[in-house]
Amino acid sequence: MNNSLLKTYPYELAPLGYEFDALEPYIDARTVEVHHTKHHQNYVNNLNRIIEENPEYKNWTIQKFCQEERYIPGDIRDELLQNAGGVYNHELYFASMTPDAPGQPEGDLMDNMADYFGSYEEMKVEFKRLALWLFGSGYVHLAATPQSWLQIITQKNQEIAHQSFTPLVTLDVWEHAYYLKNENRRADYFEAWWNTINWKRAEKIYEEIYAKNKPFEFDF
Ligand code: MN3
Repeated sequence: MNNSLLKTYPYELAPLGYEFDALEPYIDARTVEVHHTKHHQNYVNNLNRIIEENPEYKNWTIQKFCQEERYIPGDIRDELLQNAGGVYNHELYFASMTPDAPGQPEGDLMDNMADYFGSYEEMKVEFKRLALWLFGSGYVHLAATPQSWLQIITQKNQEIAHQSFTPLVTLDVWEHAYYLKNENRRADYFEAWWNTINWKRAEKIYEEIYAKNKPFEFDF
């Protein structure tokens, strides 16, 4: 499910999977169009350009850029990682939304929210708190650890989520994600965006992680 991390050059703009206006009235068509065809596309173009100028990275995955960051020369490291993050994080964000949003999760993901947050409603409160707390630009994720623990995590700018977290739901809180419609009102954007979450996708990713960690399935 998370194979965007394993992509290599040449990078392509991942298809949206829905029309620009499909998330109306929550996320407006013009914002989705500009966000996908300009912002996301720019990260794809920049990443390809940097790799064309530095062809020794042609076979590197986005995962490898993160894991072997220290081996990348300082003069291109930041630009390379920021653009790789821009490609990967936008794929997560756009895939986290759907016109057929089920409203709330089901199954193990829903059941386990009680253990980590108290309830689904309390998870939302925590997600919103961090979305409003995050200063400047970045992302907020509902993420699972390899042990299937659930946590809300934040990242600045275009950092990539640490390898030990698998994002299930990703929110882009850069102003370009909401300014045309919501201006500076990030809380309004958050509440609107909440209605678009693709919980079916989140459940599927979580089931894959959780299935490996079910109690009473140890090898004795
Ligand atoms: Mn963005």
